[in-house]
Amino acid sequence: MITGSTGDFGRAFAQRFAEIGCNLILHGRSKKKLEALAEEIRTGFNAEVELCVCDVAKAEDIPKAVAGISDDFKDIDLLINNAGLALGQSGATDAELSDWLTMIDVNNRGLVAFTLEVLKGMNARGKGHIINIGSTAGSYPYPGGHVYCASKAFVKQFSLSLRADLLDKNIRVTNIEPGMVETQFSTVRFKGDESAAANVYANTDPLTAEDVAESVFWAATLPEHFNINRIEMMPTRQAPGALAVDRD
Ligand code: 8X3
Repeated sequence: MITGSTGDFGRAFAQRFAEIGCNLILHGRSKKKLEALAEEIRTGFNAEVELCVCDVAKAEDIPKAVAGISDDFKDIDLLINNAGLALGQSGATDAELSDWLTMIDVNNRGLVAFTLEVLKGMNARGKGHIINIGSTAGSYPYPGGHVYCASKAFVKQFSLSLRADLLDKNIRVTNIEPGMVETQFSTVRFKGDESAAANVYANTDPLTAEDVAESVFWAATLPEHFNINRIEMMPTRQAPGALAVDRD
């Protein structure tokens, strides 16, 4: 099951797992976009697809959406908590409260709701794997990152904490933490400003959604006794920066 599957990461994950014949539950908010992706997967690969339509920002709707998954698909082996977003990159004093709350709703409240609902079935079957899509922003804050960075720090710590609780349940948990990846991420962050988005990736060599998909696929296809806790990745031409100092 892949949440937020109609974005660039979601499509790359769906394709990577469909390549080996995994049946997929594709979650998203837009039925139309989901149907288009499902058609792409069904025709391009030997994989069955079911849709799960709900707004990840409405955590209270998620239990019902997961309960509505058909009997043929409801035994979920792998949940990829991929739905997430950044909104705005102005300094904290100029930020919009609605942006901050939406990031928490999607990146944290939606993620924990999907996790808990799917975890119940995994626990009953005695196996499963939850892969969260975190970010280097969860470890390395940057100006204008405020709630986005904090929301991804939450995802990292939630992932590690889950490990503690699932130690004896044969359920794996992995946090995948990419740095700069060229996707629609920045277009969303800058609310459709394509030139601001393009500047983020200009004159460098960012990772691609397929690069991230390969890491997710690797962690998911290791033997059952082997849990990858975290994978932090960046393009070769990106690195953590120095601490900032304000001087007169
Ligand atoms: C995306 C990476 O550095 O733009 O999560 O926050 S960054």
